[in-house]
Amino acid sequence: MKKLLKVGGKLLSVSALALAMGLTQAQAGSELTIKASHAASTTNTGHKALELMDRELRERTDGRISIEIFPNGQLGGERELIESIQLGNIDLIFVSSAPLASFNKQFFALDMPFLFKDRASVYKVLDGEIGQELLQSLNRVGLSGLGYWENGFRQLTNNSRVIRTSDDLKGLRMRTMENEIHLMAWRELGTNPAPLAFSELYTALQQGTFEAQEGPINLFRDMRFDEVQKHISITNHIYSPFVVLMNPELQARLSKKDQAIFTEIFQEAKAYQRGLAQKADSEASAQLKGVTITSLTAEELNTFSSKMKPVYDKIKKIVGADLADRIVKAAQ
Ligand code: EAX
Repeated sequence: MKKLLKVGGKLLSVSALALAMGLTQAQAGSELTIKASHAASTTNTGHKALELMDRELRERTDGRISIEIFPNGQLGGERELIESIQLGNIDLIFVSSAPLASFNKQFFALDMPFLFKDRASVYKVLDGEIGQELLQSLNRVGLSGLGYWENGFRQLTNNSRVIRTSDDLKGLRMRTMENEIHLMAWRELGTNPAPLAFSELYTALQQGTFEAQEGPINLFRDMRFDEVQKHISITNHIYSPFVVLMNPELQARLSKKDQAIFTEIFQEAKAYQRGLAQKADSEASAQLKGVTITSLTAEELNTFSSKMKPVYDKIKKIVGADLADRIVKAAQ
């Protein structure tokens, strides 16, 4: 039953009243508050997509269901967030696919360097058969994979020198995501790499623990890495999707009708988020101060991919030749 209150001669539902008073639905006491978290900032496009989902869920369930978001790695780094989804301590997260590969090795297939040439090829693979198979395979490890949002194509950044070829990388102390293939790739390239949780990265760069890191340019801007990094090389060496994960028990607890509403809203949020991420990435460069941005020629990029040959072989061993070959073909 919808609760109505009379305010200034108008009948308002409790949810509308709470909104008018600037309360979140959690405070106003919705029946189900979905606890969501992520490692990025509140300006991140994934955060905005969660906010959209919260607004739409409240609207379309008359305030029965809402989302409360814990950003900035408040509830742990991406590895811990995935564990919390398995344990049911958190209900909904988005994380880069890289740390997810430790939970389900098939995801290492997405860590092939230079796999995708553009976004069209990314979306074709992720939204197609292979991407859906990967999501399905998460059920075996206590995770429900809802779909793929966009973190983005990753670029190489550092505070030491302009980097054009892999020879320029020698000896750089490099932060990688928590993923053995990434670690291997940057070792093959001649850097001195170590993994670190994203929420600790700014301080580590500031203190000089690491000289270099890699990631999407809009994330770089959001995190104010321009304060601690001087050079960006446009390498597009890998694409990071944000995989959106839900606790399977919570999902099963939703009524059929609420599941349908949730799925519909998730699909809308996906289109919205990808649009925002594309825009954020194309605008970010212009908003950076005091940073050199270097485009690389095909020959210069070849110096990276050729050194990473052992990485492709390793991935093939881990995920199997069948998946490795299929994904390469599908991405073309
Ligand atoms: O939320 O760790 C990272 O570099 C990732 O880009 C992270 O997923 C951002």
